[in-house]
Amino acid sequence: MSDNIILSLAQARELSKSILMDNRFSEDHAKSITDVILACQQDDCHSHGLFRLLMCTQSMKFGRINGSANPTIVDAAPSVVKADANGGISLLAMDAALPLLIEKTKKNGIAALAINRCFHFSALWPEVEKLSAAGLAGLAMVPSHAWVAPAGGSRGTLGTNPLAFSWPRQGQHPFTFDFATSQFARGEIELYRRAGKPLPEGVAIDKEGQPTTDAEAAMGGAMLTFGGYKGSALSIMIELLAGPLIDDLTSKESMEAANGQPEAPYHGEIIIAFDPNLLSGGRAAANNDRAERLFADIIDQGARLPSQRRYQARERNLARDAVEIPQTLYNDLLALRK
Ligand code: NDP
Ligand code: PYC
Repeated sequence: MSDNIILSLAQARELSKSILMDNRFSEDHAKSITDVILACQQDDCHSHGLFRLLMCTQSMKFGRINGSANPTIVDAAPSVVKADANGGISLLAMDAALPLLIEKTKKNGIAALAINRCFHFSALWPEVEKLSAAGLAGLAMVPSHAWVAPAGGSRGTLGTNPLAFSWPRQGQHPFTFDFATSQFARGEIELYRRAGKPLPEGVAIDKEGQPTTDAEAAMGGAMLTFGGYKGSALSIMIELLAGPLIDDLTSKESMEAANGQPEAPYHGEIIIAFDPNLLSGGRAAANNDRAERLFADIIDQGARLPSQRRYQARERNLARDAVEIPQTLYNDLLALRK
């Protein structure tokens, strides 16, 4: 693939950290952001890997993101942690609040973390996989910007609103899924636009409400939910749980607050964690075997579990100590160095 460039993992990490710090992110923020961007790039999740440095640095230009905000963590109730990102990117708040969320879940069986007042650009699977690494199951949800039409509608009201879930497994990668509730993530459409490729049918409508496969027209029109009214309902649930429920903005309110600037969305996030041991009455081991039988029955049919592609990409990229990005993206990233 001659129009791609190969970077070692150390080079990719250094590139990300230095771009962020050259663009007024503190070292702590640069580290939290880089950890997630690198995890995505290493797993070939291209829409939320190094590509997302463009969104982080572009957003910084409009003066609303605080690149050195220190999150405030509040022990709000026996099963509730509140984290105020204070106008920074969400990831440092997540890192700072995670130990308390895990402690409360292991004590009470279930606990929730509400992150408020954060700019958000990232994939959610690295967050729920931190919970499964601690032996917990976890769900994460976040709104974005009102780019997505509800089923039956014709204009953007909902966000691309991802839903992520992870379930811990003994001696194996966790069972994890993480997807936008729109047919495509916004980042994926941006990658189609950059590559000059047509979208598949059924992903978006143009600003006249007509189906389009043109990525540029899709970005100016509205994206569609996955699974018609079912994805639409899930997306509305995410608006509610990660918006009004936690005293934060919906995707439409986030977009209005950006006032036409191409900024990362600004809103809240909810993460809910479950302790398999407490919730099963101390029978986690027996129930774990039952979960494994469920996975085996799926795999035996030739179906694959979500995240399998990602885990295979990770293995491949770790073994060769390399990640690969388009030369055009690399050139755009180098231009961000100061
Ligand atoms: P994808 O459609 O690429 O993948 C969705 C999930 O389905 C993945 O877990 C994937 O696993 C799994 N999957 C794909 N194909 C199959 C299959 N044939 N059988 C079983 N499982 C399968 O994700 P999206 O494009 O919707 O989202 C990409 C990322 O964008 C997510 O990480 C999300 O968090 C992020 N995002 C972030 C937003 C934000 O506001 N912060 C907004 C929207 C999206 P695998 O990876 O192994 O293929
Ligand atoms: O890809 O839809 C997306 C997205 C929105 C915010 C960050 N990523």
